[in-house]
Amino acid sequence: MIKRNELPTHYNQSPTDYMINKSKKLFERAQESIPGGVNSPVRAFKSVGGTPLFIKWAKGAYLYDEDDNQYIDYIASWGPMILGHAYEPIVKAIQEKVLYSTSFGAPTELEIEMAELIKTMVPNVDLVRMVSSGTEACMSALRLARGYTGRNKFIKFEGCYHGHADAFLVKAGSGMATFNIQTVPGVTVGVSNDTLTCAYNDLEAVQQLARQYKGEIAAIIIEPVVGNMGCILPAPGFLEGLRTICDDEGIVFIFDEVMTGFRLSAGGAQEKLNINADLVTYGKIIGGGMPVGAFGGKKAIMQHIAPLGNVYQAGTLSGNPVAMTAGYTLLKELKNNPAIYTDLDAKTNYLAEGIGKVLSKRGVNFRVNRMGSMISVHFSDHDVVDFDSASKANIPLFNKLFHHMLENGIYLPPSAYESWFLNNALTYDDLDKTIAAFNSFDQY
Ligand code: HOZ
Repeated sequence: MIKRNELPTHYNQSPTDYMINKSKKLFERAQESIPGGVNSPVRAFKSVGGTPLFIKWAKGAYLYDEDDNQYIDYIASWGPMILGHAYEPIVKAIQEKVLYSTSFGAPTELEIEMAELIKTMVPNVDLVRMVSSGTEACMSALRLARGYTGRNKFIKFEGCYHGHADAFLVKAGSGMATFNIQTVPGVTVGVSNDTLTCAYNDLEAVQQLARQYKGEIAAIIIEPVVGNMGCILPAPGFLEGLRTICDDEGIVFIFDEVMTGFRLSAGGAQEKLNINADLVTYGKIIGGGMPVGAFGGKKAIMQHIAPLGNVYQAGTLSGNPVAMTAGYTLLKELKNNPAIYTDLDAKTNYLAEGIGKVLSKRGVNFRVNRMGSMISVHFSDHDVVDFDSASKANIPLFNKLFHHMLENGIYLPPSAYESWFLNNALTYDDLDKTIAAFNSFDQY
């Protein structure tokens, strides 16, 4: 990991040097040719206000913007940079692989190695199909569940986000929640009618829907630990209750592990929480930060996917050799080095406790939600357990804090509705600086 004192001095500005002139100019320019100036909505800083930072490069725990400001990164590319940015073994593996071409559209041995590695790490996966994003993974898993059961409806939870396929854009978290988008023009009523929703952690509501739509529900899809309305944890017995409903009603239980997979533990949330899913979806972490997703599960279900079955799903870039080599290198490291998870857990706990002490001392209403290396701070006097309670937190206060943190060289997600992700390149010094910045904020 690169150390602060090894950085060129202009990449290590003090907070008082914080300027974003180049980012401002780039944002103006970007809006002339890119919708809203960004290629993914949450990046636009629309809810927190101000100008999105244009990032030039990153190394270890730090991001550097075009104005040469340095930031401690709590996004980690929304999860995959779990060992820090530009992790040397991954960079090297990519450099070597790229010499042999960047895409074949034909099978490679590396794809088998990747599937075999995933099977050794993750419970309940006999077969795994690579795709290019978490959106694709969730979309394909839902189609498979529908094809397998011959049913159309499915249950998702308010504030959970499963990518931007039409069926999932109902009461979704992440950017939909951030921008308060209730219905998405272009998603047909016919599609939305098959999407049933319940509050997260409300088992009774799910039981009620299962009774009401008996024999019609193909799947229940859930983020086992939510990252798209801030970090929200499953109440004791909630996931177990869903498992029982799925078993009793012949419903496919899908864990969306795009955020939790290989992050909460080497076996993801299934292993960490000791619950079996029928299908699991993964995202960017499987590509070591490159564009990759995957879905997998038991053979009895997965064998319905083409070319074994007629549930069609395909992609030229699926199993792309460069992405596979990056992901394989990362997953191997995570598998072989369990101390990574112990370290991340200790660091995240240290951060949670430090922030908690500061906010208590300052008399602020808050809740810190955390599991493993996922964490979020909600300015709330009530427990944050679902979308409703997350929305009732003091979001304007978070937005102000966000800018204070930036000015102090700390990059949080630009929305109160996103989890923060720690990476193992973070030092305790970085965590202390973050805690100190919570203390120096004067607008609680
Ligand atoms: N949907 C992602 C976070 N939940 C944000 C993706 C991005 O803007 O890069």
